[in-house]
Amino acid sequence: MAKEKTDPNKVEIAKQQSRLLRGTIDETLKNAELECFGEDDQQLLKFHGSYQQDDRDLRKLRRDEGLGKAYSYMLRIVLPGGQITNSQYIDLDRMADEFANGSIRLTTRQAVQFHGVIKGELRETIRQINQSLMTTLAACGDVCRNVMATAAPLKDPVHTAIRETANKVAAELKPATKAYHEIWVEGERQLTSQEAIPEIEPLYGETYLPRKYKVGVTIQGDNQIDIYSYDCGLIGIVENGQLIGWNVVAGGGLGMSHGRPNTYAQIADKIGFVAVENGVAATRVIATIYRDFGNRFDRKQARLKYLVDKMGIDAFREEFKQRCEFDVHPPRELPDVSNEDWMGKHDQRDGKFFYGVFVENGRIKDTDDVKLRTAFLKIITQLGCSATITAQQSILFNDLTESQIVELESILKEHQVPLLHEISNSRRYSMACPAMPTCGLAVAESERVMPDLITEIGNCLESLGLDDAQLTIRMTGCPNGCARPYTADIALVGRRPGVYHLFVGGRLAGDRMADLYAADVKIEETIETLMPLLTSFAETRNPGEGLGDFYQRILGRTEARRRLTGKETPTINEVLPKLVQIEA
Ligand code: SRM
Ligand code: SF4
Repeated sequence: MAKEKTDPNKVEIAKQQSRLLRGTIDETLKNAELECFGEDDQQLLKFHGSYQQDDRDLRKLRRDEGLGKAYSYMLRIVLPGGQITNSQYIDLDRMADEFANGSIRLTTRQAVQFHGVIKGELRETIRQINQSLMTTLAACGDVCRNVMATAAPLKDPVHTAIRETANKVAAELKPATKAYHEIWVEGERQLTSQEAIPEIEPLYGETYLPRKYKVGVTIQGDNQIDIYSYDCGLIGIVENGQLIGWNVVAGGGLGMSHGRPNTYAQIADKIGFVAVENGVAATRVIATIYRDFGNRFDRKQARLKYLVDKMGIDAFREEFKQRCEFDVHPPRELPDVSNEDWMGKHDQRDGKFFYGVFVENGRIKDTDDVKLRTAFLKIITQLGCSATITAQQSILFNDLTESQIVELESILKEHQVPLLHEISNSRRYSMACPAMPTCGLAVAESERVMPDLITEIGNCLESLGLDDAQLTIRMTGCPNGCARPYTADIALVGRRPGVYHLFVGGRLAGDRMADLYAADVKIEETIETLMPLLTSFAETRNPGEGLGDFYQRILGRTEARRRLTGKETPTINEVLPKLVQIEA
């Protein structure tokens, strides 16, 4: 068994010495001779919304030519609930060409990423993002990340309250450091390293949180944002059309590492019910428990889920209650969840409409065949609409009249963007993370191979008469879980180039963990491996039953799990260590 770490990890030390996230970022930016940031600054840069990356496709070639890595920067822009104004979208589109690789990447947390920004243009890019009243502050790093909210821009009081709550949580948990504005936003003087830091971090303190902290806000019955996958969630409870409070859930998280059985994916647990006005404070209280007791020694054990497990859920609930200056009641019963992804035309409940357009793996770019980016810019400029990014990496265009919907569809057609009825269910409910060539942690391809794989799986489903089945297929280039694979009906999780662990048994509702179905499957053997399951699903499923549900009913408690553990009903977390032993 691995020895427990007892010294603060390197990132803790970097944070503590950073003078509230300043480090030497400004000096490195000014020094054109430095190609990249040092180790500590790379960690600090994340809090400012940027990752230092290099083009992994070029690594070998450059090494052979005696060159160093081709560095560039990923920038992540925070958009609570995925809400984006008309002019912000137009600015992002312009910046994608001017500073990034010509694409806008919608993320699984309703944010936007640019890839390929060069060091010399990092400051100007961030300055312009701020000029458009957006920020990259706290998009990454050990703080509260982009706060998610159910995307439907419905104008009824409950949905309006959900969006407002997401904005308030984002504001409440924003770091207070002035370093961001000093460094990136024009006109502010930078502190010299001798000057005292003028501000304090009242919530986070100088070492911030042990790791990232993710929050989502939704309404009972609507789990479009996969709320159980996060550190903390507010589920709005509605009675007689009124929002009356929140079920608070905590301790979810999907990241894990291959070969480290003490890391695992887990869905969040119910903590309690609080009144409407106390929801934002509840997310802060949980952040303080995490700040005070989270693991600061081993970053692989630092997420809130491990703290919840270490304390035990009852003790965690008790600690939460004690810290709350308001009443905490037992959680309310929740209705079944729907799987609405809001694609196509929908009534906005204020006389207008919104229209969801599927974006494959969140990548808005023009290709030879499909001019998606041009189409979106035309929709935004011609129709003057705002937009919302969904948790499935897609986009909703809002505030449209009936005639504008007709115009929107004709713009899509004009640019060869497939309409909803032309997209298979398997594609529509699929997601893949970026992986190669930008992600430094990828061990296998994801976004670049997913479209072809989906075509193959779609053809297979069609041949089995399963094209009507709504099933989520998700892929990631490593076990970190960025496309939330472990709650999908089918997921491929990268093991090494071309090889994936195959998971089955989650569902669109996002409230159940999938099981490891087959280990180390070559990508070209995916369909063959799934075929027995898909065939029996086609032959014996109940009307309307999803693949994950079917698997759990028929196979989940028997073959696959028992084969690996000898137990009748082991969880994924019991299966994984076993697998590691088998591999060893
Ligand atoms: Fe993620 C790290 C991309 C959502 C769990 N994630 C990364 C990095 C930054 C790689 C790195 O650390 O060097 C990836 C950048 C790749 C690139 O080139 O852009 C990356 N994560 C993404 C995005 C862009 C995937 C996408 O397809 O959209 C998502 C950005 C969300 C956002 O806007 O904030 C993204 N990441 C997620 C999610 C899903 C979610 O939050 O809804 C998860 C699982 C939920 C969770 O956090 O448990 C997730 N990402 C991770 C982890 C594992 C954390 C852990 O607990 O161990 C890492 C690795 C890490 O932090 O060390 C990671
Ligand atoms: Fe990178 Fe892994 Fe996240 Fe994919 S899942 S983006 S490969 S960290």
